Amino acid sequence: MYTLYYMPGAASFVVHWLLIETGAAYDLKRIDGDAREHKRPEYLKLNPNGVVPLLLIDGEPVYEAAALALLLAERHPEAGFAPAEGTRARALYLQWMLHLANTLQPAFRAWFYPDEPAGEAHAAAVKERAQARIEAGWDRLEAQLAAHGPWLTGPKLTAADFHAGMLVRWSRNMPRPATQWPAIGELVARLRARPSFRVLNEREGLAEWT
Ligand SMILES: N[C@@H](CCC(=O)N[C@@H](CS)C(=O)NCC(=O)O)C(=O)O
Repeated sequence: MYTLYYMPGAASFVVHWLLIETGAAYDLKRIDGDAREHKRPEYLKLNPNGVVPLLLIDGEPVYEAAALALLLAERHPEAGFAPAEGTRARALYLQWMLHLANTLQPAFRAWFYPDEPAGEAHAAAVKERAQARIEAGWDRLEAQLAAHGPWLTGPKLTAADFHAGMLVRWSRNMPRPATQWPAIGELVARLRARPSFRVLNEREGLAEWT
């Protein structure tokens, strides 16, 4: 049994999406960000980083969105979201999951929390650099999809595509949303057409793509 601690549209989004896609049974606990519930001692005991997502698996805490996406794909092989070990698709899958988590997602952290690296006085410069890093990330993704698509690791949809879809969604109000890159736009259109996407938005109380 799973329990997902989430904030609507946050890094928990991909985990929630995969829970729906795999058909797993889960409970939801909404974290009130304004009330800073994720900084309270009882939450920090479970995720000392004080962020979402947090997933309880049979009562045991696990955190980090990309790790949880990989774990859910592994725990629910029938969904087919993790390429077989030893294949080229597996290598690309791990490469892109880690790239999304280690390179692109931290640039979003800088975009959304620009005072963190060097204080409020430098926030504008941090945002400008973050935007450049994010757009360079879309160039890389676009090149991969154009050459080897339609999904990030080739012909089959994997957990990496859902993670990418979450990050693309985060760019929707940026000066250049990722959907302006043609192959990324097509990837996301396919993801958004999945029934799970509507369910996900409903359960998180989100209007689609706003
Ligand atoms: N590396 C973490 C980052 C998670 C993260 O930054 N979560 C954000 C929401 S997208 C959060 O909880 N922010 C609240 C805060 O930092 O106070 C992960 O991927 O799980």
